[in-house]
Amino acid sequence: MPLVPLPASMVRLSGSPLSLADGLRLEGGVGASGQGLLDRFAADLAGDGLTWLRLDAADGPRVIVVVREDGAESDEDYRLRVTEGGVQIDAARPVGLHRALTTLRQLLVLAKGDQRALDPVEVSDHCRYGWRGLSLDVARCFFDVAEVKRVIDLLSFYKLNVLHLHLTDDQGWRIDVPSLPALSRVGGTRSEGEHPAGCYTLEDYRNIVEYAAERFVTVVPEIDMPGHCAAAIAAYPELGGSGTGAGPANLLHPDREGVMEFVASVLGELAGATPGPYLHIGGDEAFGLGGDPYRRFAAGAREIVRSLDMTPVTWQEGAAAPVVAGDVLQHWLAFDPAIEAILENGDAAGGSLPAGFALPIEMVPRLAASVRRSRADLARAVGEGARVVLSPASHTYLDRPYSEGSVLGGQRELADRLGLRVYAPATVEEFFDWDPARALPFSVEAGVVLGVEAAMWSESLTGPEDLEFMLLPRLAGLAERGWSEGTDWAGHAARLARHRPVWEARGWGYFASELLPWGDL
Ligand code: TNX
Repeated sequence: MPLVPLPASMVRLSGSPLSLADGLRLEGGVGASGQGLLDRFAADLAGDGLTWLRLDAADGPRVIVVVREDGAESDEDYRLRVTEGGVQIDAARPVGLHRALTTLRQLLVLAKGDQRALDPVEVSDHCRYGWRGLSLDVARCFFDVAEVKRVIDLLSFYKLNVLHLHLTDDQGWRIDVPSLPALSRVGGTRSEGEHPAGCYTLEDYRNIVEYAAERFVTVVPEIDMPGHCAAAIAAYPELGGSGTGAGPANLLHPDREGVMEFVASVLGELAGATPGPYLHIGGDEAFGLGGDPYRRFAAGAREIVRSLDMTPVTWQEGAAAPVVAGDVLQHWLAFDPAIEAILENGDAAGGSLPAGFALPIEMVPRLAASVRRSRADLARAVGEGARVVLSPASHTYLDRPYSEGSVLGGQRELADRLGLRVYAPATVEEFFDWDPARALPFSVEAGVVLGVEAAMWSESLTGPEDLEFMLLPRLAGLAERGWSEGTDWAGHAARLARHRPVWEARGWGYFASELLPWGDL
């Protein structure tokens, strides 16, 4: 059974298969809050291209759903039993029911060929990490609401539960803040080269948040500060420059008049539209601000987030500033061996840098020092109670180029255009080859690592087709790393290759890596 992610336990039962010839009858059982989810399940199956199966069969076998309404609200566990007589689902919470229905959905839509029956099986499932996400950079390349919903559908199909929206960067500001109208007027119409511009209204944003919530995906919005702020400064030039003299054009300095008030206004409006508990305040690559102003900025921004009753999240560099227990840091400074060697040697191992390396060679020692410092800071902050989301660039950055060939004509050329050349191209197999439990260079207690998150940076993307080509198949591998324990490439690849008909039915673009055993589909 080609399930991705692989469930914690799957046991074949004896007995005859469940025949689907007469269709199924969906029924909420004891305590079920599930009717809406059953309706969504039916709609999803239709969208997946499963058109022959009736789900309202008056006398077909029944899908009985029991949601016990006990356990923690975030409890994603479920049990799914398929027998000759029907399907029984038990879950503690609606989210568990949604996961169970997603498993059933995969069993139905991935059944071999025209097989109109399901083998008897009992699935008892439990996720490895509670945070399984995708960070989507809508700043460098804007994606409209409809496209973001397609991405949420993809997240839901692979049991991912966090959509982190990188809403602002130097190249654009993508969320309207009604009290600061120039952000959307100037920042929202700004873009680089071929990349589409755009800006969500708060209404658009709420629409995305609601669509995600219906699929048990939490939206984590990011306003990237104090670096990466050129679009904000283009809108409000008085925010730019440093308090002590001219600084780089993309930095917010905490001593500059109006800066922290600006931060409070933006975060306040965003918090009002964000039901999820997290606000991401960026914190990466604030090169040139200076350690002390950086720490004061990050501490102040975290305070603002907490005053809004939310939990601050920053990229790893934010570990330089004081944390309180529960704050979240997103680990990312782990690279492929070529970049690690450059950082290690400082002088770039004889002076050669990878094509596309953003910094001049004389900056390498400074970069290396800042990476070393952020790594030490992360360990210290964890000691002070911070929690960590794992996004090692080497194995979760979806802008790392594909290195192998494709079984589809024309795709290799596309693969050559997309992604950042600064990262060594990797095969989908190499990208899958990591263990979240060993991703940090220091040991942590249980519960410190909240989970894993892929990052889709968009500097090289020009639209939805490019985006989906970079998401699949690797995002499904990340989903499996976050949900399942210890699966291997061969098993993952064999299961995932069977998903192609669903991708085709949904029109999801994908890279048809020659390393996946596609069979003769
Ligand atoms: C580093 S990762 C960045 C982004 C770039 C990305 C490209 C991080 C926190 N900052 O601004 O888009 O590399 O992979």
